[in-house]
Amino acid sequence: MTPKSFFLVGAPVDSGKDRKGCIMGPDAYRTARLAETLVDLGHTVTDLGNVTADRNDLPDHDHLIALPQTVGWTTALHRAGRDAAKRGMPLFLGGDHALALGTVPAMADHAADEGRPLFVLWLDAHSDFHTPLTTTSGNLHGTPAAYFTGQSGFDAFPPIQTPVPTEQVCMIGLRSVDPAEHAALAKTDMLLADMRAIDEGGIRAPLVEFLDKVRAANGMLHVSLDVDFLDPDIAPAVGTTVPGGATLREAHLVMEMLCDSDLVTSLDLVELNPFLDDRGRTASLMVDLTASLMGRRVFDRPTRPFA
Ligand code: EXY
Ligand code: MN
Ligand code: MN
Ligand code: MN
Repeated sequence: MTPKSFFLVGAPVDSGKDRKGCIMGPDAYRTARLAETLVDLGHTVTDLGNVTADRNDLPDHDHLIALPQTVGWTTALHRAGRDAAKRGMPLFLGGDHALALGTVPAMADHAADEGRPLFVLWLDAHSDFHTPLTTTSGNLHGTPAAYFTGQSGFDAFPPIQTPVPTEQVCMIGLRSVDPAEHAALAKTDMLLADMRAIDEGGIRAPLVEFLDKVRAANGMLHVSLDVDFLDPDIAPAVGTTVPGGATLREAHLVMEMLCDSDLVTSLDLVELNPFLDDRGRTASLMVDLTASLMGRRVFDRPTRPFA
């Protein structure tokens, strides 16, 4: 991979759900030597420190958890994301998945400035396709994919300038989709790979199909990696574990294929809750996966196939 200029944007968003701890995520990645790891791979890294949420004077909502705080994060991260994207490749260190309410629209606006479409790869157990009108939990970390694709119901949030068309989104790793999300997704042509599809056909197939689409459109590609994409046996530090997730090698293969494609232009690392970790192993695994995405490998190309 050609050397890149990365800008680390700390996004300690912890308002997207009740359980606290994601606030510590950015510092856990720093402790796990994310920046040093990328520098060792030949890249340049600038750590921009942590973003602070904008003040927002909306009243509290009786169902949606921490709505004013999350809108404040959305506006602040939108600004920080656009600024970082002008300088190099943003890596957003979460923070819970509500951060994507700010980061993905920022990357879509940036891509529009460049005259290119944005594609989004969503690696997650969940589809996060609720709207504020359909969420039963009131947890806004379950809504970003509906927001950035321009679904209605987000009146309290800034209007989306550049919606990402659903056919430019691919979700891999799904195994917990609520009925309202299922109904809404059924009306789209989003590329969806649940764990059964991965069990039956391998994780490579949906990714090849999607990357071909990105390449053909000269698209920019934002990757949003939720810790709960991974099986909880290897990645316990997340509040929303769902059994039956991606294995260590499935996850690394996705990252290695993304690296080979050289299509990725921005990345979210989300939902790490260091309070739930086991001696930092989930944080270290997320750093290792980022390293695979950014060029770490044993050989420059796979060794020959073995019969
Ligand atoms: N669908 C569930 C809800 O809306 O509460 C769970 C959402 C979990 C979201 C996590 C971050 O991916
Ligand atoms: Mn998520
Ligand atoms: Mn999730
Ligand atoms: Mn729900």
